[in-house]
Amino acid sequence: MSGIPDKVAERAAALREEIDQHNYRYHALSEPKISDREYDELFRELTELEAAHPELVVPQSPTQRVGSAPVAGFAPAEHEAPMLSLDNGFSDEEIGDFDRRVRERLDEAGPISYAAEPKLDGVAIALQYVDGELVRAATRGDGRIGENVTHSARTIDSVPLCLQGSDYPQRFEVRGEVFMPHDGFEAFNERARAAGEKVFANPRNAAAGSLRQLNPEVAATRPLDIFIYGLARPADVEGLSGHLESLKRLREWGFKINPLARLASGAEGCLAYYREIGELRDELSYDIDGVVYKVDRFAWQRELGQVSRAPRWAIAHKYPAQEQVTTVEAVEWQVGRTGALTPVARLKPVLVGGVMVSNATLHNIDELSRKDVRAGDTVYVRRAGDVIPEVVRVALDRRPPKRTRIPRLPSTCPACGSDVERIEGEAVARCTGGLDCPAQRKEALRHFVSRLAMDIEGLGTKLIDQLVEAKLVETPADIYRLSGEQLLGLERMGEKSVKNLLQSIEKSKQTTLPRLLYALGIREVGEATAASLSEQFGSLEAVQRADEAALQAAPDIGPIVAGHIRAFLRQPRNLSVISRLKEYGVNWPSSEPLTEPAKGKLAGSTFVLTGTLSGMTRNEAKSRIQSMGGKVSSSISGKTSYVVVGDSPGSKAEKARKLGVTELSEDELVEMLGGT
Ligand code: 5U1
Repeated sequence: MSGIPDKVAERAAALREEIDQHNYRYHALSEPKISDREYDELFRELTELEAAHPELVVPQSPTQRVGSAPVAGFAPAEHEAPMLSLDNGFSDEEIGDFDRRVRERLDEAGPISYAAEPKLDGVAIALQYVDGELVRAATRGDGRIGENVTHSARTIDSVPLCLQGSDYPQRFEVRGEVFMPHDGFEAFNERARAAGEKVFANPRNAAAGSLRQLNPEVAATRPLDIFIYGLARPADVEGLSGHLESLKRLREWGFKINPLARLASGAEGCLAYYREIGELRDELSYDIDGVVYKVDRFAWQRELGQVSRAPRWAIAHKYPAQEQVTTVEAVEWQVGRTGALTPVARLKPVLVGGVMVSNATLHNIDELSRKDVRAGDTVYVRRAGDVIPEVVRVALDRRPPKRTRIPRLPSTCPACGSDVERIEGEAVARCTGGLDCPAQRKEALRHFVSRLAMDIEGLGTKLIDQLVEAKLVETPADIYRLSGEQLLGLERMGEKSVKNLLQSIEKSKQTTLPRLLYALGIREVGEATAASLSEQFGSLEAVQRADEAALQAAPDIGPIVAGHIRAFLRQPRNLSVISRLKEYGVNWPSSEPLTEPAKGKLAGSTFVLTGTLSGMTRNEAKSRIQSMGGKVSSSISGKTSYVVVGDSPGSKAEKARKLGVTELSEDELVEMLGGT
């Protein structure tokens, strides 16, 4: 390095390496070799050397955690592999069912080896490394696109800027959870309180708020920590056969791995782990809301695959959420997007798990009667993670002695006065007002603009209320006709917010078919169904042309959902919304349909595959069946038309025999598929 004596440059490099080593021993191994004071000494020496010779500073130096100036905003960060979420189980039975499904799908009789780990209640993060150096940190976002938070993630001491060893892949990504430990959280809140600044309701919010700090200098003052729980793509690392083995490797490379992660055998082993960690829970220095079980073997993870946004090979087993006691001020009826009336308890506000709760759902009329909740009652309220708070039970011994009124289902809609109908045998009662009902209209609009739908930022609940009440917006298409003047006339809408909103409305016009199908709010069409329709048909026009039988050829669409889709797409009002959306410039690219399902020779037939096929993989068999209009299901039922039996079939073959389902050999299947 020009002008710097070799000795100085060598000393700086040696210090960097030594400090990295101590960081690694401290964070990843929990085996510090020197005292904090000795560490500080080394750090000070390096800081002074770099100050005297700024040319020595490299971005990966441990002194450069606060590397950059404040950032202007969060740039979008596209994930190379989707960031999945987890299905939840709350009871031993649900975990038993999960394990049974895994074994059935794998055709395995013996106990499965699961990797079991605590589930941190923090913020999910993805860290990308190239040539052993941290190049990007991103939040989950919608699983596909997150926010670039590299500047603040770098300030977390337990996030390695440089990896240890040399056998890591040239480029790979790890996933983990950023959290704020209890002691750090309390100290931080105390400082904030003393300075009259914002305090956080709980460590999770504190972690999220800190990670989203635009100024890395501020982020660096927040006591954040991390546990890494896996590789984004295990195949990036050669020779790994299972999850726990991958964690061991990651620890060797310098990542902080939860020391409580270990193997559990079968559902029984998982449940024992759950109880053990449950007993430890109060002593842990960080919040967990459950434990996670993952099929350890990667080959099996691949075979099991994923549904929607969650893998079939993992499940979160949640601990019961905290409960609090409060009183019910009233029981009211809320009208949802599809007109469903939900009883809601208005509560005296109470802090539950760090969040102020003033409303709790009572789900439906049957639940309301079963729990017998009345105004004036003392109730236990529960929150589980992000789930809507609910009333667990009434403290009947504390019911006021004077007569209390039992809430009744109203005969007319509280929002629009239309009749309320309840179909015999169904728990749900609905307002019959359709989109003439302002409550349904508002909910439909909220859904339309939501993040996983059209993702129109800045169009929040209060603004939608105003737009509907001022009759500026009746259907989703009207959003695209809003003008600056109209918006400026609304409460709390200044020039800047109007400009931003118009920009995000404009941006949302370039969308995708799955987002549009989901945004339309067709009953029972969630994200997964929308994605499946889009993949199967490729264009909205093809979905519109499909009859109920053709719709059912798409995975996961049964007769009820197919009926809802057809009914929705026949309604002139909905057709007019779709054509106006197009007219105002909303567009979504079409893709090649997977198949012309209505014409497929196998349309209407459902296949189940069991055992190993010799001439093709299961996935190949599946796509060939689907390409001819057939459906492939993972479990045998009365609806199964054929079971294809390969080598070493599992219990599915047996079950199929009992139900009298037609058996096919691999050769017979190939013949049906038109040979070879
Ligand atoms: N410990 C742990 N938390 N957690 C969260 N593992 C883990 N794995 C996850 C998530 C969302 O997802 C993978 C199974 C994909």
